[in-house]
Amino acid sequence: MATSPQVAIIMGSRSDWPVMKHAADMLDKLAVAYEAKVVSAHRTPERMVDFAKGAKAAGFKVIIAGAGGAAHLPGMTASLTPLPVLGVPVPVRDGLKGIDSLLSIVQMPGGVPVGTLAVGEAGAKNAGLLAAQILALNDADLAARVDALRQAQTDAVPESVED
Ligand code: RP5
Repeated sequence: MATSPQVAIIMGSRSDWPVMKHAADMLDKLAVAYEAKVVSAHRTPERMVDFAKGAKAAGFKVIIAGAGGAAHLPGMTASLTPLPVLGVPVPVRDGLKGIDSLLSIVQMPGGVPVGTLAVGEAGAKNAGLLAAQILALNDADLAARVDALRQAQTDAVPESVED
């Protein structure tokens, strides 16, 4: 039986995928099912509204939203759903190295939270891990996989500065 995805990874453009794929890769590592798609706050606003309003009923538990530049997607999505939204600022080619995206996502008005991660690949990777950690609160098997991944990460750090 296929597991219906509990995590949605949405992004403003296909051009965000090379960054947002790091969230997907982390979820793959932890065997967490996800659905990834392009939902643009500016270019496909009705798709955004439909997705955000229907996300909970569709069975999603956490939304990861990545966008660059005037990155309104995470905040607008958060305004339309009770699900936790994790925002990933994507650095855009002709933009301000992700500072624009970060400030657009992080500075939400009180009452409409977006959990904002770091700019770029690290943020996407951590969004995947954080989504898994949220789901692991109610999933002991996933919690064990998260613990194992964190332990492997710790074990991989040598103490000596050279071989
Ligand atoms: C944002 O504009 C997207 O999230 C993307 O980061 C940025 C540039 O989009 P494209 O012009 O590459 O489609 O809405």
